[in-house]
Amino acid sequence: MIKCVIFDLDGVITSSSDQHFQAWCELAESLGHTLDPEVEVYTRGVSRMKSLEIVLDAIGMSGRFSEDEMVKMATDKNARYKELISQFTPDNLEPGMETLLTELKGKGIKIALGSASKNGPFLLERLGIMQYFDFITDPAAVKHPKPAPDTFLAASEALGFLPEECVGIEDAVAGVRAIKSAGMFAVGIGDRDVLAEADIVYPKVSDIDTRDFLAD
Ligand code: B16
Ligand code: MG
Repeated sequence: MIKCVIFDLDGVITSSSDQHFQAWCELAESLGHTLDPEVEVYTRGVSRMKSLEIVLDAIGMSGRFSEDEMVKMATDKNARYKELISQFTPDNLEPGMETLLTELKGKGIKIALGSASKNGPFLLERLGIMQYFDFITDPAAVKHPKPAPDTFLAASEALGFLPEECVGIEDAVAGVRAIKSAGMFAVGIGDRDVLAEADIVYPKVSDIDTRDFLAD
């Protein structure tokens, strides 16, 4: 029986993946390059430093910078990203998200955040939904990032649930893989072919039907 739902953040709760990518594009421009929009999907669900490596690789500049320069670029990107999301309000919630959170709370299901983003709590506050969350995984305390299961297991363990009592909801291939390797039921949001490893895929959050994974 499902007792807990663990949400990914960027690309599920809100479309902040657009702001992440805008900030990466601006970084690439500052280095004299244009970032191919197709790179965006590879930066989803992976850490800030891993995303930087993917971006530099895509513009043919990997291996050219020192550790300190890499940290500075990642810090600058994050400052720009935070500037962009500081404008967020509850209007930036994915359609159907607050209805889903209310429904889960009403059914006594625990709710957790399983995001790779260090900006998770800030964004939940901006979106006005912090009060729904029983636990937020701290990505800095997670040993192995997605696609490893640690992000999702940290939430289930903190709340005292077995993996089979949990559902994870993700928009990224790395995230779906993390949920499945944690032994949880995986809900994918997006393209069925891309997220084929998920147990069920809905095009959008507003298409989620909890009867597909919650007992009556
Ligand atoms: P930050 P998620 C991930 O969030 C994003 O998808 C990914 O693009 C980003 O690099 C990562 O968080 C780290 O985010 O730089 O804010 O710490 O999809 O796991 O909610
Ligand atoms: Mg995501």
